[in-house]
Amino acid sequence: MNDSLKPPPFPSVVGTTLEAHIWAGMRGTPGATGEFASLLNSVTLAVRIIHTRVRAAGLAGMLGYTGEINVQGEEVQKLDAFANEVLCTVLERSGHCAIVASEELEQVKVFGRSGKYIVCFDPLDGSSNIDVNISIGTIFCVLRAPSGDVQTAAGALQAGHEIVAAGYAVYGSATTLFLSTGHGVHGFTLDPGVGEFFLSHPDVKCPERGNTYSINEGNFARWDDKVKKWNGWIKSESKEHGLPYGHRYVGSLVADAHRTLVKGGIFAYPADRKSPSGKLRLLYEANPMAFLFEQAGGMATSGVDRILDIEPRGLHDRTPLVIGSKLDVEAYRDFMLGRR
Ligand code: AHM
Repeated sequence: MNDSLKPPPFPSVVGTTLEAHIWAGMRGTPGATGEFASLLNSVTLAVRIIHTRVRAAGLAGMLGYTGEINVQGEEVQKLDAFANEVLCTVLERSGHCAIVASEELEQVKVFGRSGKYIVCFDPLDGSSNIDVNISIGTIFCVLRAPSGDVQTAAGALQAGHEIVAAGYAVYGSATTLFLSTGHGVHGFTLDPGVGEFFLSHPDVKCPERGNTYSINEGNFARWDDKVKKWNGWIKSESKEHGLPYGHRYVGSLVADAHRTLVKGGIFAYPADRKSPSGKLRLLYEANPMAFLFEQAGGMATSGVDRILDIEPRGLHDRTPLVIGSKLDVEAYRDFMLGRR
């Protein structure tokens, strides 16, 4: 057979939509009611709506600021506010979501007690890159709502090991959505003409070791000595240890994490003198990414401890975050423990 007529290497992949993948997961789960699948499909609908607005933002007058300051003390971009509104509205209408927690909301929104799930999200990650056409994204995770008549903010304060699904969308050269429901990580690419996500990256595995490191080196003077020592090591010359690693840093967590998940290596946002607890938020940035990296065979720590075991105290808690290939994250931990 002529090579160009041969089927692609994953014949089952062709034509598998994200929606079909989600429903297939439900059919494989004994006792499933379809509510979880329906909730996930609502998240993907919100992502498709956000995608259309991100793509046309420059034309639709959606760039720039709203003039408001969010709970993090940052100026709110119009697209941030739009993405937040879309997710809240779509999730409320799904009927399956009891509570949402968002980077853009000081308090949780409680939708009612019929919903069985809680969704935590950063509606538009990488705000500083919006106006300069660099990849941005949406990060989310799903938790079970505690049973009982009254849902409160405390319901969202669950450690990451309670997560039942997590994912992120990258609005980049293509729009992709990587999702895990606890059975590995699968990546989907949006066909904008059709308006559907199709399976493009089945069963993603983070390589055991990579060759790039990703960190904002502009913070060097604010790091403690252990981080500085690791940083010196990873860019030192040593053929034997495969060093130096190349440096890559976009400044959007979704983009830096996505590259690290697919190609391997390490992404680190450590605590520093300006951000003594780290910069990234536990509930809707670090936890979803940690869940995905572990599901793909990678690792996620705060430098030493497992991210998914951190007990949150507040909705907007921050944490140092180190994610990536297992051997690379372990090497970082060795430096933090003074073993190197
Ligand atoms: P944001 O939620 O305001 O967009 O901030 C989070 C972003 C992450 O996407 C990214 O990893 C980090 O902040 C970059 O921070 P810095 O500019 O300090 O390197």
